[in-house]
Amino acid sequence: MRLARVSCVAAAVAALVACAPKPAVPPALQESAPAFVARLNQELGALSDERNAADWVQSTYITGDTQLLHARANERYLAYFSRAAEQARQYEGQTLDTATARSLALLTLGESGPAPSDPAKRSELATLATRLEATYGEAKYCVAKGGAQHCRNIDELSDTLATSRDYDALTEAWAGWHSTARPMRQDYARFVELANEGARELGYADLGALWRSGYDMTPAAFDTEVERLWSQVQPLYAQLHCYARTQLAHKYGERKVPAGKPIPAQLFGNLWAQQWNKIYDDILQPYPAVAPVNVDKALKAQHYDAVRMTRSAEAFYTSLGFPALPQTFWQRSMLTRPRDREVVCHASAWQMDRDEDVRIKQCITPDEEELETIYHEMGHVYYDLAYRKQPYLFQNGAHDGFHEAIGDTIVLSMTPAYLASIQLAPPVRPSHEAVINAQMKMAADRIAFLPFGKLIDQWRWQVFSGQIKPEDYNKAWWALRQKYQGIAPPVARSEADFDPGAKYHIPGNTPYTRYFLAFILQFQFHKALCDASGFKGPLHECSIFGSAEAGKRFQAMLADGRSVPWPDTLEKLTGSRHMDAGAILAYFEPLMGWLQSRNTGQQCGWESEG
Ligand code: X8Z
Ligand code: ZN
Repeated sequence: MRLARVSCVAAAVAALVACAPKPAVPPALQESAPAFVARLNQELGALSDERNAADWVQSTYITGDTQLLHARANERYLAYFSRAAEQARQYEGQTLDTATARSLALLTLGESGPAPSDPAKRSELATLATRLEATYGEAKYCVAKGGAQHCRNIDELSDTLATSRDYDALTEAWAGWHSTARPMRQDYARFVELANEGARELGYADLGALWRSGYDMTPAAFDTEVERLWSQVQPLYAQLHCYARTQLAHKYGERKVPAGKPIPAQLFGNLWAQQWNKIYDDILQPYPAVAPVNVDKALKAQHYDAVRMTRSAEAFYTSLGFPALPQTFWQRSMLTRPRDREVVCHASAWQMDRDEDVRIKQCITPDEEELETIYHEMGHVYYDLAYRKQPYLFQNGAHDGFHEAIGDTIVLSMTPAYLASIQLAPPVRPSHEAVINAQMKMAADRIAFLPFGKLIDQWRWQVFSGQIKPEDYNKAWWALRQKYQGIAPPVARSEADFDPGAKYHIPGNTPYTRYFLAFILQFQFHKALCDASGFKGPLHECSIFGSAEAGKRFQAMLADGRSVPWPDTLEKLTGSRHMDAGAILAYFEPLMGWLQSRNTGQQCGWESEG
């Protein structure tokens, strides 16, 4: 469960766990279980408001002072939570109504941020968590140029990765960004020790086991589930990888991009090679002459700014019958990078007060990727608003993958026809080539991401369980990057590097499997909503824009929050109790056929360390 009402960021908090010897069992409680739960919803909720405020200020104004205030507010919440989780155990064995039993189970599950009982260790953990995130937020790569320091932040380095096609410039920007994570290594190793200690105190083997207990199934069953989903989609990724390597070899030469080998990681247009959309136009696009959809150009030509882009996302949701955003959203959100201070620019959505004070924090620039990210964040915001009438402990996604999938489901409806309808693309002229182009564009985003979405926590679970030791952090990271993504580091790496720390969710301590699940679930949701809207035709052509019926079904699902087990929620919308890659495979059926014939004769795959 998200501890703070923050999507993305505050999972940092969700993992801050007890580190000290078990406290004595508190005296038996006088109040009934329902009264205990009601009091907790109130008191814990109030503490979370305070922590959210401190977290917001830290993330939008990084200084030593705001870090301190955030860490302390965090500690207060965690201390209360750990006591409450302990007290909840006293109701074990009692016959309870369903809502009370579920509330207590969510508490004792510990994923909401069990607090350390040793104040010194709790404080150290909170300080480390805050510092790691701040280090990421402030990171810059600096080189001496003509006697002065020339520094580039994540925006500028990302821009180089996206737009440069100079192999050496790409390598330098990639290596520069990754060098900023080196100072995190020691903090991270200590963070893992403390967090694990706390998880064990709560009865979990380690923090990874605690994270995996949040899916209404055992961690082992969850592992099997993730493997099953990956095995469904892996063949499609393998085809996409094969095609991408051929195209990149045309661009940079076979010597730099050899057949049968992992691809250098700096060539995908993205610092982490997690999504490849920035190389779609000039490298991956199958039929460049056919109806080019260039949303970047249209946004710039029409002088879209951050507010107008955000309004366009809101308009999609209101077309489905969702309410307009509250006035405070527009007054309190941070939609652009401030010029006068350091902030954590990684996009996130916030629910500050368990009610209508919802916000987005994002450094929006006028391009298509940012536009889609706003639609994504807006999904969190509308989920937050939909379940705000639930008690605090149920104010969350059915599971964290649901929360991540809502906005992305809407993005699947941003078809070329929808973009044309809002004047961001030319009118659609239907053809097989246009379909394959559109599919490739989507695959560069949604299929390319899948192995990355899986491997981050594959690494972390092994770090938490001790299978990966600090002295092997980087080696193990690259073994997974090679195995799953089929990519290689651009320059030699060593254990002086800490490349995992160059990805926000590691210093931010946000679990990542949620995105892997979301990228599969969103196609299940899309299919169900398209059916509800009455759409007949191939899934990739459906847009639910303007469908009141789809909107009604979506809102009904969101309003449940975390009050029932996720399979119930999934069944309510899709008729199935299982996550399944059938819908994503159906969506990309045309592309899969095209890729298979296009890749014929190519040496696909790559040597793997196993
Ligand atoms: O972190 C995010 C969102 C905020 S929840 C912008 N995403 C992941 C990432 O950027 O790594 C969305 C896709 C995956
Ligand atoms: Zn998100």
